[in-house]
Amino acid sequence: IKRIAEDVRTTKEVKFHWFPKKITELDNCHHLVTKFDPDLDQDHPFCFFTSSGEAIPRVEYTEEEIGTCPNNIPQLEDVSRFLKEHTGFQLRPVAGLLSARDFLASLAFRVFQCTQYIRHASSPMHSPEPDCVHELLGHVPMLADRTFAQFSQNIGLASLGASEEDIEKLSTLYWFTVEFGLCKQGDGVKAYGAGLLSSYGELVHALSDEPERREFDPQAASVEPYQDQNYQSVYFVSDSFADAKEKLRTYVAGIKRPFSVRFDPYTCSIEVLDNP
Ligand code: TIH
Ligand code: FE2
Repeated sequence: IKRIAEDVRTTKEVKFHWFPKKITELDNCHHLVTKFDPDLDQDHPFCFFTSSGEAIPRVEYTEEEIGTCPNNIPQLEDVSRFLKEHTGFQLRPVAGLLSARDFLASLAFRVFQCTQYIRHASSPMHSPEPDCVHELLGHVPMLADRTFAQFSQNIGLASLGASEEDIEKLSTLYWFTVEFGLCKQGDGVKAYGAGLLSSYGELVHALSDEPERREFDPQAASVEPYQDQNYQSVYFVSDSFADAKEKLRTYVAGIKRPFSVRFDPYTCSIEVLDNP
């Protein structure tokens, strides 16, 4: 459903896609996409959405599910509280794959939408879709880093009210950084992308001689074809998170929008400023 913003007017007739201005409006940002199996029932067992402020419901995992992780599967509510103390990021449960626009919009508010179900015990090394192993081993540790948290929020802010084409580019950029990014550290190259950290199979592949590794360039990464059913054939290597953040800033400055946005951390809301 496309909603066109009516509460922002400029002298020119400019229309752009609706976006949330308050954190509570993220309740409208839960549109699922059925990418993997169009016949799949969207009523996943953990299909619910809490409005902000409510605790994330606890899940009782089966013994087989717990067996996929050592000892225990952390509960999203506990992890969310921890993250919030560190970088202000909080988690929200989501029932499956969200539309890119909704997912990116939540990042603008430092809200990370997380799956709660776990991959099947028979294939622990790689999952074609995100699951809680991916969220907890992949995303959560990274979101506890200040610079990385800011980088993630900046992608989200850039997405608000953006054109379909820019949403596609920003989500591809997200894919090659937050999901499958590599970064230099000392003389070595390490994985920081959540899709690598949660998939031992792809992690080994990414650092082997098989794929191509290129210097991170947001312009190039935003249009690079990606693999969502198999391992990537190209990875982008950043010099540091600070460098990636700076390059992202330059890239975002080149995206045309009839307004600019600023996050107000005191009210957790988005200020919309008309461009002169
Ligand atoms: N392939 C990842 C894993 O096995 O953990 C999960 C995904 C990340 C991004 C898309 S699917
Ligand atoms: Fe992910």
